[in-house]
Amino acid sequence: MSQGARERVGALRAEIARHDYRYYVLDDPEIPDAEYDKLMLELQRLEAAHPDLITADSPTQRVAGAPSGAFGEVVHQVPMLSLDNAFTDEEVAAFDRRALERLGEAGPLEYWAEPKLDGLAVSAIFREGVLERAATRGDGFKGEDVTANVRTIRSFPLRLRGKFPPLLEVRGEVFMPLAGFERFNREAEARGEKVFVNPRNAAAGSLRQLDPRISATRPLKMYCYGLGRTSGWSLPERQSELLEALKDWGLPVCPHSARVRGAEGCLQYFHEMGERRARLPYQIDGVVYKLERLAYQERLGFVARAPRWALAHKFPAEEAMTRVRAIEWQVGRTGAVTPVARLEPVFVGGVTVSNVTLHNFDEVRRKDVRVGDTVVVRRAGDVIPELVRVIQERREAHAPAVQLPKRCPVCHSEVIKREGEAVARCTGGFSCPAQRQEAIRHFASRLAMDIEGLGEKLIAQLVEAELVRSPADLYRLTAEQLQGLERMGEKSGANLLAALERSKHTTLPRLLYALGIREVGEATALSLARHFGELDALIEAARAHPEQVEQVPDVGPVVAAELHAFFAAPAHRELIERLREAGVRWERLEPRASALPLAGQTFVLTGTLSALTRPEAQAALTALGAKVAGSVSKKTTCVIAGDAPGSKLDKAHALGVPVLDEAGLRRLLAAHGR
Ligand code: 9MJ
Repeated sequence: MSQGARERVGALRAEIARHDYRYYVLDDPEIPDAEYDKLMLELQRLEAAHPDLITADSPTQRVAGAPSGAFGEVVHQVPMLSLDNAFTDEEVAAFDRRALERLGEAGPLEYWAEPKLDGLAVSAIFREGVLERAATRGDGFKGEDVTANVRTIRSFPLRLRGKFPPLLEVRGEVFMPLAGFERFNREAEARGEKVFVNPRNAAAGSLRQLDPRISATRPLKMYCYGLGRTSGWSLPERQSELLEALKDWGLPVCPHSARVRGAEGCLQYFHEMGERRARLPYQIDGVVYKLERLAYQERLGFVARAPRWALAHKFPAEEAMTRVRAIEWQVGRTGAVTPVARLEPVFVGGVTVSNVTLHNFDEVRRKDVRVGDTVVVRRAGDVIPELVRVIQERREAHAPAVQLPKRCPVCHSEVIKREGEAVARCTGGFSCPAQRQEAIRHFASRLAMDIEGLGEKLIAQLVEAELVRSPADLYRLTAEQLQGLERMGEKSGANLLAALERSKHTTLPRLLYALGIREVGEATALSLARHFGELDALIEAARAHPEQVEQVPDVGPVVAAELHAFFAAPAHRELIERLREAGVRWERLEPRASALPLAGQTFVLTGTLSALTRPEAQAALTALGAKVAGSVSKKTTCVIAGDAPGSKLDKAHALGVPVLDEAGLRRLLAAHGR
C-alpha cells in the first residue's frame, strides 16, 4: 500500500471534518457544496482502492452495518432526567423564588434559556474522541442502542476535534427540521407512502429504524445541550461555557439560546421565542431555563426524575380535541359557499376556538368530517385555527356524510359546483343579500361604470337602508333619499347624483364587465363586445348558440357556460331592461390597441433573422400591439436575437430580460395568427 494514499486519506478526512464543523456547527461554510462533494468522492475512491485504510470514523462510513433485528438495550450510567413543566408566568416566578431560597441568594439569578426542541432525547458517548455508542432516553434509566442511526446524522460528528476529554457523554435532542419534514412528507405522499403527522413523530420514526440505510435518508439533526458521564476534564463554571466547549469539540448546539437574568428575563425570552417560533427552522414546544452556574445546579440537585435547577416553560398546546356540533354553510361576498364547523369551544394555542372554516366541500370530503365527530383542532401562533383530522375511531355509528346544499342558505338560489373546481357558488349574484353589496361595489368600480364618490361605506349604507337592492336601483336614487343617510350633505348628495348621471353614458365592455358575470374580466368583456358589437346579439348567442360565443378569442366553454347561466336568469335580463329604462346607454366600440394581444409589451431586435427581415419582424410585432425599441432596458419585455447578435444580447442577459431566438419569434407570431 502506498504511503501516499495513507497520507492523502488522512488529509482528506481532516479537511472534510473541518468543513463539516464549519457547515454544521459554525453555520459558516467555507466552500460550495460541489467542492465538498469532490473531496468526499476522492476519499471514497481512495478507500475503495485501499480497503485497509477504512476506519469506522471515516466520513464515508456513516451508514455502516446491515439492518438489525432489534435495538440493544443501553443502561444510562447517569440517568437521563426529564424536566418539570410550567405553563404560566406565576409558575416560572415560583421556580425562580424557590431556587433563590434554596441557594440563600438575594439578587437575580442568571439562567441559560434555550428553545425546547420537539424531538427525542439522545445520549452519545465519545471515547478518546470517537463516537462509541448512542442511545435513546427510554425511561431515563434504560434506552435503546441507536448508534448506527445516530451515525447517519450528518451534523453529528463521528470524531471530536480539539482538546476533548477522554470520556465524554453528551446529551441532546434529535429532531427533523421543518423544511426537511415538509420535503419528506411531500415525497412520501408522491410515492403513495405514509406521511408523518408532525416533525416529532418523523424524528422518532426515523431514528428508530432498524435499517440505518433508511435513517440515512431522513433529514435529521441533533443539538447538544448537556452532559452525562465525563472524565479527565474539569467542568467550567457556567452552562454557557459548557456549551461553548461542546461547540469547540465539534458538537452542534442550538444557536438561539441566551443568558437571561431572573424570572423577568426568563419571561421576556419566553415571549420573544413565542413570537419567533413560527419563523424558526425547527419545531419547539416551549423554552427551557437552566441555572447558569453549574455549582448552583450541583447544590440544587434533583427530585424524583427532574432537576431542581431547570424548568421547561411550555407554549400553550397547539392541538386539542373537541367535537363538531354542526356544519353550516356561509355565503361570501363573491358567492362562494363555504362550510364552517361549529365546535364545542376548546382552548387551543392560547385562545378559545368554537368555529373553524372547512374551506370547501372537497375538503369536507377529504377530511371526511361529519356532525358529531371528535376532531383535532390546531392553532399555531397567530395562524387561523384549522381542523387537522377526524378521530375515526370515535365516530358514532350511522353519522351521515355531509352533503353540499342545493340552495343558497341566504337567498335560496341554486348552488353550483363545477367539475374540477373546489368552490361551490350561489348563483344569486346581486339578488343574494350576501353578495349584493359586493356586486354593487364592483358595478360602481373605476373600470366598470366608474361612479365617482360611490365608495364601500356609502354602498353599505344604501344596501342597509334597502334603498338599493340591485345596481339599477342606483339610478332611481333621489336627493331626498340621499339626504336621509348619515354623514351625507346636500353637496355630496348632488355630486353623487351627477356622477351617476355621467356614468349612464358608458361603453359595452364596461357594462359587460360591470355586470359581474363570473369569468368575465375586463379583457374578456372587451373581446365579447368587439365580437358581438351589440348586447342583444351577445345575449341571444349566449342563450341559444354557445358555439358562437366560443368563437370569440380567449373564450372557451367555461366562459360560454357562465354567460349562458347569467343571461338565462330572468332577474339578470330584468336588470338590463331596468338599466336601459334608467337611461344607461353605450356606444359601439372602436377597436383599440389595448385589445391587441401584445399591447403594452416592448421588444428589441438584434442580429440577423433569416426567414424575415428586421422591418418585417417589426411590422408583425407592432400589428399585434407591441412596441419595438432600439435599446434594451429593464422595461424590455423580450429581446429577439438572430444570428451574430450584438451587445444588446449581453445587456439582456445582464438585466435578466427574456431572450427569444428566431424560432421562438416564429412561434410567438404563429400563436397570434401571424
Ligand atoms: C430540549 N428538549 O430542547 C433539555 N431540551 O435538559 C433542552 N431538553 C433538557 N434541554 C435537561 N434544551 C434535561 C432535558
